[in-house]
Amino acid sequence: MKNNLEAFKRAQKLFPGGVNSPVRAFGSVGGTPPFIDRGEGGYIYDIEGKRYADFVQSWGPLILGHAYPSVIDAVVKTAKRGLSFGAPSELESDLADLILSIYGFLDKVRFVSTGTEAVMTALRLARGVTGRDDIVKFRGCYHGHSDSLLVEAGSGAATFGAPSSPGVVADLAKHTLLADYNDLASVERLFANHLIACVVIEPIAGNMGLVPASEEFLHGLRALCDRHGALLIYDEVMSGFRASKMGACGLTKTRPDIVTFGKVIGGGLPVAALGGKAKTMDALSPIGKIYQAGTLSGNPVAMAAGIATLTEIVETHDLYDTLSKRAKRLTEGFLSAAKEAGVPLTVDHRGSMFGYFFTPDPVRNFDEALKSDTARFAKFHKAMLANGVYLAPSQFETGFISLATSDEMIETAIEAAHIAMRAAA
Ligand code: KE4
Repeated sequence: MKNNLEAFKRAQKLFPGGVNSPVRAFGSVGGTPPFIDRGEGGYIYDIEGKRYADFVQSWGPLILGHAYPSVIDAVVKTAKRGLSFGAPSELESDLADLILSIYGFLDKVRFVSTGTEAVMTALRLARGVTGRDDIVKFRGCYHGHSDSLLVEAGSGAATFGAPSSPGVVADLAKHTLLADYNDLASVERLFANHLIACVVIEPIAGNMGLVPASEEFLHGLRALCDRHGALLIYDEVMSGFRASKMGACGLTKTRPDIVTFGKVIGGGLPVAALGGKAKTMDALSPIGKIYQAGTLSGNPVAMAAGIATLTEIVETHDLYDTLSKRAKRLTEGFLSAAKEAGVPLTVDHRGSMFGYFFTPDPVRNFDEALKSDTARFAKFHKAMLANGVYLAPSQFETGFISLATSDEMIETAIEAAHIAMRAAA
């Protein structure tokens, strides 16, 4: 199959929308999604042989770039010893040690296979230890597709206009209380009228576009949770090891009770986790009664990919300074291209994560993100793709810089942006 369109038509007969995750369908930007044949360093190549500078990196995991030699070597070597045992392996302990050596305030982790499972488990843990049903999430934050969290969610749910999904039982959804990002008063009002098990937040939101929480806001959430005996959950599935070595936690003085991880800790293979103090985590089965399980949790081959990735991160001096400088350069380049074309744009970055909104004003919450001109976004995205730059196909996502995203690639992407912004004007 050497043609994206033919491949897409075939896939549409096999999968709903031709994809196995909705945002991949390019629904909000139009056109045929490239079918990817391989990745190498900072680039991906589609089945038609076209090369793209990859700023999606599988939605975050590939911070080292594609097919990074030490990661591939570790995967191949481990796979040759067997793919899965459903039994303890030292590789799990080795990856846990690496995570806990960086997130030093955590005592224990539990591995699962997806970010959805990690956050779903974190909610169950919070509800179990507090004996309370109600949770607080923020409009525009996305925490995977478990029922309690598909309420006013971001990412693909927002992209396709279904932030609150049909099929989520009303009796469950009513326990998901909604607040506004960076608006502490909206959280205080909920605590005043409800017994709350936990507050779950992306401390740097990446699923309404890139929207960081203010330090004052995070500090206020911590104080509210302490005052009312609720747990604070930082969902760092995306920002973990991306915003800094210690993710968003490395950029704030506040500390949550539970952190969820994913993406980077698997280096491209299915690994996610939740971590916390021992007294909280030991409430999970088999020590505690709060049940959670998974056939492929801690899978040795996936562990090996995560170990190789985090080892490289630990050993690469000034990694995040380098990635942050490149993210800054790229977003400044987008901004100058927008100004030249007379297109309103606001940009931001945190570590290796970057975002841009087609709106003139700063974006601090979901309502402000929704003011973005998604039609302009679609024109920009299409023109960038035509110029060999692969960006997330939704205004409500975040872009990523990897170790393999060279300065030259950044400059080429900026040149493409000068063309693409004119198309969006
Ligand atoms: P997964 O179940 O997709 O592994 O993780 C869910 C999740 C949880 N928390 C945060 C903060 C996340 O960003 C995600 C997943 N991110 C999306 C991209 N915004 C994954 C891409 C997709 O849905 O295809």
